[in-house]
Amino acid sequence: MKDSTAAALADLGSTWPVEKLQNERTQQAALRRAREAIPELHQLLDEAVTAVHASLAVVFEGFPLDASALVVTAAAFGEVDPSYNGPNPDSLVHDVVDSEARPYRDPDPFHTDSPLLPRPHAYLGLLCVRPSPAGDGQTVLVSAADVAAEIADRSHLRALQDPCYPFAVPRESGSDGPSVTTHPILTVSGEGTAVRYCPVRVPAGLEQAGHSLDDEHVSALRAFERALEAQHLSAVFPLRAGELLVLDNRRLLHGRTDVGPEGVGRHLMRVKVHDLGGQR
Ligand SMILES: O=C(O)CCC(=O)C(=O)O
Ligand SMILES: [Fe+2]
Repeated sequence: MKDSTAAALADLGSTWPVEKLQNERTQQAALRRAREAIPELHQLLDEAVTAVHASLAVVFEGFPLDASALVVTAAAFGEVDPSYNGPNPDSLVHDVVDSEARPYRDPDPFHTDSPLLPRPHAYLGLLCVRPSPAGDGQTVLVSAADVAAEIADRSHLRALQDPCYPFAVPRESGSDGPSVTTHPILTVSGEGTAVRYCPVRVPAGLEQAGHSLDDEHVSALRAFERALEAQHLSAVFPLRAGELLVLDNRRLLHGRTDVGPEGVGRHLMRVKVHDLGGQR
């Protein structure tokens, strides 16, 4: 994006601080004003929305490192939503940073975000504030369609569409809600191939006492996991500072390569977006 567009976007924060952007109505109002006030932005957003629908991911370069700019831009894709976006239940923008609670180093294997939601977020925005100086910690993407194509056995593909795969639900203290929620992993429909998967919650779901998958579904799950391994690092995005990646969270899996000791200080800002009018 041009410097002038980025500067105009960054200026939005004075009129529309993130606290004023907590619901869909104010987000869309701010987006309309931004589109009117910044003509280049209007066209850029239309192109980006089209590109994400066609290609599942888009990168904005030269994006301002500003939370309001991020929320207003993400609102072009739908409703920016704080659920499952970090520990603070109200925060639209989550800072993905190194911490004791989330120590970097190991690769973050392929997953989709918000897998416990009845309808997971449609899009995810990752704005790189500071990459790892060592060039590690790169974002990796693979499409559900490519994973499905890797699975040769049609019966596995059929079984993966059954809504029986257990995802462990973390227990909040004192709550006695269900300990797993079940969903399909790969589904093929008129909307394309969709995926919901978490390499932590699915194994934990399988371990929950009393929950068992039959052999057919276990072997389909193993075929899916092998297909993911075969797709290892299939598209690598070394995000640079000021790059905003918007990706389709239902048709792509994402992950991150490992981060060495020099990677402390790597910083992304993350938003999660529901499609407008979609069922939740
Ligand atoms: O790049 C990272 O650190 C992890 C990104 C990710 O999976 C996420 O924020 O959902
Ligand atoms: Fe993620």
